[in-house]
Amino acid sequence: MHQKAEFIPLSFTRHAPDEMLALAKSFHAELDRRRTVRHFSDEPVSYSVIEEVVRAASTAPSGAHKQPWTFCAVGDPAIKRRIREAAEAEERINYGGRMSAEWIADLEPFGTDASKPFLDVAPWLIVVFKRAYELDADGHKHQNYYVTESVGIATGLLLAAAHHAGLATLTHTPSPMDFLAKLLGRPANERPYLLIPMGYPAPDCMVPRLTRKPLDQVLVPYH
Ligand code: IYR
Repeated sequence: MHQKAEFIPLSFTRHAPDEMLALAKSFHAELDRRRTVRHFSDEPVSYSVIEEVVRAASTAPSGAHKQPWTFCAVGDPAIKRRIREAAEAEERINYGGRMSAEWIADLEPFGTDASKPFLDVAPWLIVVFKRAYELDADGHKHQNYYVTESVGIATGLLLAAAHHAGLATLTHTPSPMDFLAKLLGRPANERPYLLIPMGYPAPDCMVPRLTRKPLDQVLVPYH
């Protein structure tokens, strides 16, 4: 049996209503400037910044506070190169017919193809793993809960934290992704979840002109 946690007073900042609205607006404005970037500069980014954005991600809530995530920060050019080669091999199969015609058509506006130069150009590849279960020192398995939800939330915080620090990101989903666990020598309880190149955008970086759904398409008031 586990012991009950010690309970401590909540540290909470209360804002006046107008200040609350102003904060909510400015945070939206900041997040609205985040764009998925596919053209990175090879300019280095300090590992200290990576540590802080992963710290921010790792504040995410999780099922039973199991924190079922591992973030691998790959800066080694040789490993990045191997990841690129393996990802491109899979993507050639994907674009060569493994993806449906509808899927290919849906990707058309973004101009993606099987070539993934960002995988060795970006200074950091953050490979997010979800931890399906934990093993204790005696080799007994222990469950994690709501693993996909927990890791999804942590990854969202990671993207927001990187953006806040002035780093561009790409949520990349090589598919299938098992090669990442193998290449990085991850244990059997870890499953690849997302691959996030992180760094400065290339100076001439272009992004598609996109609009976000208006609020009345995503928010349904019942008041
Ligand atoms: N994994 C492929 C295809 C791809 C799929 C979706 I859905 C995207 O939003 C973008 C790409 C690739 O990385 O090219």
